[in-house]
Amino acid sequence: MLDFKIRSIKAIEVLDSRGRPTLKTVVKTGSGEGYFIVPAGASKGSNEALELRDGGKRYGGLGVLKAVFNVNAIISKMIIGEDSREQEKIDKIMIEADSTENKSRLGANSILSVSGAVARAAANTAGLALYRYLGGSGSWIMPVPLMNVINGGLHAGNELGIQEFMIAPIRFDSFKEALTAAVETYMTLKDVIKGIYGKNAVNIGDEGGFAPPMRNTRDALLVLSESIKKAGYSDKIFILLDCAATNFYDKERNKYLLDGLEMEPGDLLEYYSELVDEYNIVSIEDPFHEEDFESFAELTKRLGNRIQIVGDDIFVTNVRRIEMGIRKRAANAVLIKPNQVGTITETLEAIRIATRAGYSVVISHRSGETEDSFISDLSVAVRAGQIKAGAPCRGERVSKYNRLLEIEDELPDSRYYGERFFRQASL
Ligand code: 2PG
Ligand code: MG
Repeated sequence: MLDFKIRSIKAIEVLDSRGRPTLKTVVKTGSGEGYFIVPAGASKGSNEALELRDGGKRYGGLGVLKAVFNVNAIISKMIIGEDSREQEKIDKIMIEADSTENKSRLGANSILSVSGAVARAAANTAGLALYRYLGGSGSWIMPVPLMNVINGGLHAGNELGIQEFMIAPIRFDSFKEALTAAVETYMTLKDVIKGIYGKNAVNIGDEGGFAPPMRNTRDALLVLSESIKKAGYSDKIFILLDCAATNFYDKERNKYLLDGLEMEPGDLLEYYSELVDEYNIVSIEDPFHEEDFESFAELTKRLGNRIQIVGDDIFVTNVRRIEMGIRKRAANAVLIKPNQVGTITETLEAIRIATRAGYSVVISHRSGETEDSFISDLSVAVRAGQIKAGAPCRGERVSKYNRLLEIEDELPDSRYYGERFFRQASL
């Protein structure tokens, strides 16, 4: 007899890809076990659930021993004895015990580590891969990887205002083929950057992309377009941006400071529109600051039938904010990060709400990651069609892609989402 009952919960402090402390929690049932390691953002939305840090001197204040204590001494007492398949019930117990709007009492990092580990433990106990346990039966879709190959903004020590320049290998028949072409493009990009900026320019940023000493958005777009062309994939690989615009927004003056320009929201919209005309851009994330639903809506009205407009910091995987965005027609896609909200149940709910409204769904990593590839399984389980997990470089990034290769290998009948997910885009 399989025993799904939770017998133990144990958290320890480990490190993420930036060398900062985070939590790894292991949940054991009578017949199996599962773990979860919590990632961490750098360019965080101010409405994200709270990441509990210790403060003080140790690890520069970034320790998570309080969060570890909350799991081991508080949460475990409430959850041990529950059936690990009761994800919603377990998440609700933690949400109610925390009882704050942003999970600031127990910490979203504590809560998520348990929530994710419970899902894995239940899957493991059932003898199912996580994607199958979360995703049930039916046909399977492999996601298009959105790979951040030039890093700027808060993720790199260069002058680029825009945080992420990504490539998406769209016109391919399988994840495996798409990944190969994207990696070839990444290799070509390295040569192109080295040729123009010298060998010091191919150091990498937080998400494994290059962080060359570029200043302007067009410098990056030009180099990227050239590399895609040189690699031979001009009609197959497309460009995406994550502007993370809150980080170059001057609130006092309601101006965006980008590329040496001071722009009103309307000017910035025109600027994006020019870039979309000039380059093969199929998606823009966070084009305006996190409270500017109006400018988001303007851009969606203007370009939403051609490109994907993704909300990240503006929605923070929060059902209420996504619903507001849907009402205001602020975007046509949502970025999903489990640690922005703090439980698997709320993450799945956010995906459901967005999907029902016809939004595309992008499952995403954080800039501070670990070897945990939970989001790879999640992307397949919910048939998201897109996963954003960084460049094909650095262990914590490739762990996501390697897991997807494994999953595709297990699912010979799965289809690659390819260009179908860019249904708004005129490719
Ligand atoms: C983003 C993410 C991930 P961070 O803005 O989309 O790329 O960055 O984790 O720093 O918020
Ligand atoms: Mg973002």
